[in-house]
Amino acid sequence: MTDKTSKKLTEVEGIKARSNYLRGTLVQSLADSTTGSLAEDDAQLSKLHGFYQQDDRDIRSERTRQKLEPDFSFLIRIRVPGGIASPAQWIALDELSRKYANSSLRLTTRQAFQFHGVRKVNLKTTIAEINKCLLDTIAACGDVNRNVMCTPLAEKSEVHKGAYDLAIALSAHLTPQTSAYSEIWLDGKKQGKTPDVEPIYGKTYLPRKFKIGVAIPPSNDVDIFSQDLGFIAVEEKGKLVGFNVAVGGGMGMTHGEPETYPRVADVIGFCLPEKAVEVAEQVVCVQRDFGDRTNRKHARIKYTIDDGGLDWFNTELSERLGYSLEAPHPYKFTTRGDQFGWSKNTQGKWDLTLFIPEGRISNNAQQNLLDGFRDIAKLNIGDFRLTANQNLVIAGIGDEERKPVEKILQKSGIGKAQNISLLRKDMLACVALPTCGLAMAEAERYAPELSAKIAALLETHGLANEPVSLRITGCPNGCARPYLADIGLVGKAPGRYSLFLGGSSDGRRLNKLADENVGEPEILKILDDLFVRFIAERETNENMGDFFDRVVVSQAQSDNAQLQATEAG
Ligand code: SRM
Ligand code: SF4
Repeated sequence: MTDKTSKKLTEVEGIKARSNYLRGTLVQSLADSTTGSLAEDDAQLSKLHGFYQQDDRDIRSERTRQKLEPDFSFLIRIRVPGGIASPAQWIALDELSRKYANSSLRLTTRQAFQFHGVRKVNLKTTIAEINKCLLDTIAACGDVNRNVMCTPLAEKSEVHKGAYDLAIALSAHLTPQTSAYSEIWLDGKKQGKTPDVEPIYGKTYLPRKFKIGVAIPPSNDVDIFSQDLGFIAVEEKGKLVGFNVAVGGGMGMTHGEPETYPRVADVIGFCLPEKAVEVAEQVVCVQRDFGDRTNRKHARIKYTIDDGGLDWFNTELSERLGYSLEAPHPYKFTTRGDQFGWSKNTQGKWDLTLFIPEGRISNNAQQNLLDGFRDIAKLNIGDFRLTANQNLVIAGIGDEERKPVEKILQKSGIGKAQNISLLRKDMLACVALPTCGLAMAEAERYAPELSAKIAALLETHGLANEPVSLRITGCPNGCARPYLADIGLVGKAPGRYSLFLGGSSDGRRLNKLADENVGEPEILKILDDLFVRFIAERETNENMGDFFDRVVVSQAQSDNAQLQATEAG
């Protein structure tokens, strides 16, 4: 292990330690009407309560010119473990989005909801109302376990139900216990005589964010290898017999800093269903105790594992558990995308999976998603399932209820908008501009245009039916998991991206950097050439991701050989 003891802890560690279990001076910050922002320390603490301070970047420089403070507003993230929300919850969120946010609901890449554009003065009411509908925001962001991901179709089989139940149990077990949340946002009761305790986290919580997913093979919809901790359901004769355990995934990196990198998780063993929560707790505790609290860019569990080695990690985990995990059971992933359209579930009801462009539920010129889904929720017939691919399933619809749903879909334009390219339907894009403070380039707003151009290229080459995953993010943090896509675009500067190629359909292989700092014309040219080569050179049954991997790797090898030859000469 690297020695972190002599180094100074990060500022965020001090803020958490001083915060009295996440209180800080949030109450005073909220009451300060002289600014739309929070005090600096509170802006850090707010994340653990599920909201982020942002400002409208489209008008940032104009406001600076006018000597005005930035146009502050807040993102609120609402946890939905396993992604299932009731019609009543949908209606409540819809109303809040219209009243206090920017009249949009964002379905995130981790199956949560986000509001954007909430003003400081409305934070308390909005968070209280969210809790009234039995959802919450605590631990949606910050240095704790985040929204737990899982295929939301819990009725699909006994195994799906078991996996979903685990997601709920993990989420509940790892939710912070501090009474600060209810004190500040809900009933306002002050901390009692007994001080708060965080039995799992302690008073400085985790060194960094922590993410858990539960996958059910053959679908790897939750991108299990991108999670800090993953549970892979193991089925035998239709029964859930346990979970393979994967640790050490993570996507974030920084351009030009090779010591930061995306990493896929290692499968370290197998546990029985009844042991999964205690395994998760102990993995979290190893990370709590050994994660690097001196450098936030090196604080995720992927670095803890790489620093100590997987053997060290496994020994540490076994010692804490009091037993070793069994050897992993065989498993195979074949897909990651959503299956669109109507399908009948095991309860004899219908599920309808709908493509939601970039996960943004709003009314726009093409379709009235916000109005349409509110009308469907008002029918009170099926519930709402958020997928890991930013899409939505209306689940549990009876035979005779299909017609009214179809009618609303047609009227709102949602139905018509489903007829788009395969590439587009499988695409992921992060939020980026104008709200994300870290964005270096566009993602959500550019995704429709870019995907249309790439889809047109595929069409020209007769490849429109070829499955290709395209993911774009506005910066290297990787919020749309771009390093696992066949084509990953990672923002570097306005209109400029790093191009990564060659993910695998099982989500196990990271793609590789093919070109840096390229704009749209270069991106389209590179892809056009590669599509031509794909047709000419693809091996039997080779898919686009595998082909790209082969081409990029061999290109890198030949570049390397050339370089060595030049140096030797
Ligand atoms: Fe993310 C930070 C949005 C999923 C890696 N992410 C952010 C912030 C909060 C920017 C900030 O810190 O100021 C973004 C807010 C933008 C906005 O205006 O909404 C943001 N992340 C998102 C969402 C909304 C993207 C989306 O389009 O859906 C996703 C919310 C998920 C949720 O519901 O919890 C989102 N973020 C992810 C994922 C994907 C995942 O979790 O499966 C990743 C990669 C996986 C991982 O964590 O390794 C991800 N976000 C990051 C990172 C890089 C962390 C790192 O280890 O380096 C940051 C920056 C940071 O933490 O410092 C970040
Ligand atoms: Fe923002 Fe970067 Fe995440 Fe996109 S990937 S939402 S730009 S932090």
